[in-house]
Amino acid sequence: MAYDPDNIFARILRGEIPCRKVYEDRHVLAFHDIRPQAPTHVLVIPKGPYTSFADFSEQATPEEILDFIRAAGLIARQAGVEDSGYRLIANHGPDSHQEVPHFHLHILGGRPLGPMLV
Ligand code: IU
Repeated sequence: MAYDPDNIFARILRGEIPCRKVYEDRHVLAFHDIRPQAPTHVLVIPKGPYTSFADFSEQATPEEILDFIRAAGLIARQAGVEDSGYRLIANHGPDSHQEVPHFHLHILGGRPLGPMLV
């Protein structure tokens, strides 16, 4: 899918819109979700222009993918949810209700999340 350079996360990456940053490296930015669904709700995004998980998995370099996965684990550890547990979610496309067309991973934790319903 063609990448929309004016999507909200692209604007956050360009510094046009503020975010509550929790982590940044050469390939990755992570920040608190503005509508948290759990005490810990962090979004992890690659800096590259990937609309979806499919695009990221197909087009990102091995270094980008490695930095992304490592960052997600580190952020969960630093958020203090590693021992109690957390959930990783990536929505892809309309059926998943992906709202923002820039690939992102949700890290959710800080309370019992219950069984995954769908
Ligand atoms: P989704 O997987 O695309 O459905 O998730 C998008 C998330 O981005 C959702 O949880 C929103 O609350 C969140 N979000 C945000 O953190 N900041 C924003 O400016 C916007 C959405 I728009």
